[in-house]
Parts: sequence; C-alpha cells; structure tokens
Amino acid sequence: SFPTTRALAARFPDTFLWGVATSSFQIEGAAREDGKGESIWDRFCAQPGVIADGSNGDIACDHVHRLEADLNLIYALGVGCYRFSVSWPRVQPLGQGDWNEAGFAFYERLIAGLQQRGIKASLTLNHWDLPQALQDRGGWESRETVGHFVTYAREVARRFGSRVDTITTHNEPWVVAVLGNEQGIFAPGIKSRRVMLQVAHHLLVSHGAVLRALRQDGCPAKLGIVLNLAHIVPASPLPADEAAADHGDATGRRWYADPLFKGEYPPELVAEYGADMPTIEPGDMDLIATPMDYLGVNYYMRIVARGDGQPWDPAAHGRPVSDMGWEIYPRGLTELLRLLHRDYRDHGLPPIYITENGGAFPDPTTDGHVQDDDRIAYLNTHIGAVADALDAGVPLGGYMVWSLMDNFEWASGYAKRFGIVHVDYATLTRTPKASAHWLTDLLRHWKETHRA
Ligand code: PNW
Repeated sequence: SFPTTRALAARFPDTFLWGVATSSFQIEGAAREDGKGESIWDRFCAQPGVIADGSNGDIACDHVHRLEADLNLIYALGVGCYRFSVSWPRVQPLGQGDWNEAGFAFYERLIAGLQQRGIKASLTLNHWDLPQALQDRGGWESRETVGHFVTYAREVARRFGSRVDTITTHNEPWVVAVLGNEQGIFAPGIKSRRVMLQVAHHLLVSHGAVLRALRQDGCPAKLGIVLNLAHIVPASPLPADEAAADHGDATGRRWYADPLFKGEYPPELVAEYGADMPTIEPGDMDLIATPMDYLGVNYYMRIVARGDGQPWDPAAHGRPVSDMGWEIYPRGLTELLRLLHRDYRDHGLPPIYITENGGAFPDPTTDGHVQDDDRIAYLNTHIGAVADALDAGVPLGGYMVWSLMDNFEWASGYAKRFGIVHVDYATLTRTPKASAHWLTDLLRHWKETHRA
C-alpha cells in the first residue's frame, strides 16, 4: 500500500537536499581524550538514576576513532549531505580561553573527508553538550555564556565556514530550556520555570548575535537554527482541550518562532509568565529577529492535548507508536509545515529543511541482518508527507534522517535505536539495516529521475 521508491522519488525536485544526521555527544565517545573538556552531559550521566540504562557517552559509537569507516558508510548511502555537531568542550575545553587544536583536528578530518566524497557538511554549533566549566558559572542562564558562544562560533566559522554548506546555531532550544532547565530530565538537570525562560532567551539572543557576527566576518555558509516541533491537536472539541492545544503550540512553537520572525514573544504567555519573564536587554528582540538563511525543523510526532493536563496516551487509544511511545502521525508533518508557512510567510520565512525525522523501533534481527520494516514504513510515509507539503507550496529545501546510526539516546541511554545503520555496542560493528538500503534505493531513483 506504500508508494514505490521510484514513485516517491519522482515527487522531489533535483535541487532537494537529502541527508542523515547525528550529534557529537551521541556518537563521538573519546570523552576524555586529546584534551577534550568536560561537558554538562558528561557530568549529568555520572549521576545515578538519570540515564535509563546507567550508561554515558564515554565510548558511545566510538566515532572519533572510526571516522574513516563512518565517512564511507555515509558515502555508500548516496546522500547529498551529512548533519553533525561540534562538541564545544572538545575544541575549547573550558568554553572560554584556550583552543584545543587536537579537537579541531578531528573536525578538520571530518569536513575534509566529506568534501573528498562530494558530501555537503551541515554543522551545528550547539547540540546540547555545553562545557561544564560554563555551567559552573551559570550556564545558559548567565548572559556571559552568550558572549562566549559568539567567540566559539566565530572561531569555528573562521576555520570551517567556507567549507560547510550550513551552520546551525542551536539544535532545539525548547529541549535545552524545558527538558534541561525546567523539567530537569536532561542536562544540566535544573527544575525552574524562571531559569527555563532565561535560558530560552539567552539561546535565542546568542543565535541572533552569532548570525550578526558571522555575517560581519564574511562567513559564506548559510546560517539558521533548528526547532523541534510537534503537530498539536486537542483531544476533543471541548473548550478546555482546545485551550490546552493552543497553550502547547504557544509554549513549544510560537515562543521560539515568534521572536525569530516577528521579534516578539507571544503576548498571552508574557502575561501568564509574569514575574518569571526573563531579563530582556534593549536590542535583544531585534537581535533575535535577525533574518536567517533557513529554518531547520525536527519532526517526530503528533501530540494530543488534554485540558486536565493529563498526558493522552496514543497506545491506549489504539494509535501506532514508536519505541519511544511517540505517536506515528505522518500527516502531522504536512500540517505543521503548512502552519509555519501560514504564520510566517509574511515575516521572512526562509526555506525550511527537515533536519531530523525518524523513529526508534525494536529492529528484528536474524544473523546480523536487521529487517526494520517499521522504520521503512515510518520514513516512507513521512517523506510522502514532506512531498505533500511541497505540493501545497511550502518552501522546502531538504530532508535528513535521524539518525545515521544507533547512538546514545540521552536519558534513554542505548536502549532506543534510531539508526538506519545498526551498531553492536559489544563490538561497535556497524551494519546497514534494511532501511539504509531502502534510502539508497530512493536516492538512486531520485537521481535517475533527474538525469539528463
Ligand atoms: C531530538 N521530546 O531530541 C534530538 O535532536 C536528537 O538528539 C534526539 O536523539 C532525537 O530527537 C530523538 O529523540 C528530542 O521529548 C528529545 O519532545 C526529546 C523530545 C524531542 C526531541
């Protein structure tokens, strides 16, 4: 009942950018080698009980020591781009002051390896692994961190800015602010709404400050930010459920996208937050609204909102879920993209890239062969949803699968597998799953469609 890869591929223009994504802490390992500093995730994982399987990022996928093999894996997929992040404490151990040349040498090899293979590099500056030394001085709650982040960004861009396609300032500021600083289930494990709001504000201000600084420096890379956005609907037409859905959309989407495109926080939430509102310095809102070259969107699920604040469990309602318990709802991706287009098209919305999409699944394995049909179905239907959004006129530049390989899934540890390449953590052997072959097949048809 799914379209063939040939039919699916034919729905995408030849300019479309296909990729796979990872992040530094989730795959690199080499946590204490070659002068790397401690990150807040190194520190967080050391606390008992915070990571489901008690694991950490010390070895992860051992990517630092297996770079050439991993570059060959990416090449074999046939993708046009690879999205990765730089570990700030690997290149600047204390988050200020001395640079770590051995750390930069690793990213130098990575970027050169991508260039040699004709694969575009999509570099993210902050995928959550803040130097612990900066957390000790207040982390993202402190305005000082904004200045240090700009210094770090300028140095990365000076070295690599002309050899990468894009530079993303932050991956998912909502996750850092809310899961890390309000709910405390991610690093640094703080539980405060006031801190969450100041952190979110400083992430946004530092995003704008980096865009201004890199443009002033003449950095040729395209610049943007990545937001994690869900498709949110009310559990019923009851006013309380409708209000809950609107509130979820305001806190999760508009709190970030409104300042980025309209230069203001959603007024109804400003009123609600009252004394918890962050300190906003003169000029901050203008800085945040600095025009971007692209917007990255990470989409995983639909969220059904209830007025009583209780979670709506998709599995209990007979809805399909991934191993994360997240509802599988491809049409939500089309709806979300149309919503973004509707709200921000008149406010300078740049081309959108789906910078992450994918699923954790049980991965049936026989004799080392992983027949991950659930993941193939997930990717097939979501890529179809992206094509639907293209048909509806949403400006879309590309799509990247989360993730290249199984990796450290934050508080879930290594138990949840998102990769299209399987990682055997006992031997660190990589084996492309059926979904990797499926993606390669899709890309082969897409290239054929646009040949001549
Ligand atoms: C994203 N949520 O994280 C991250 O960018 C990846 O590093 C991560 O591996 C991937 O999605 C899968 O989880 C999220 O609870 C973590 O809504 C949690 C949420 C959303 C995104």
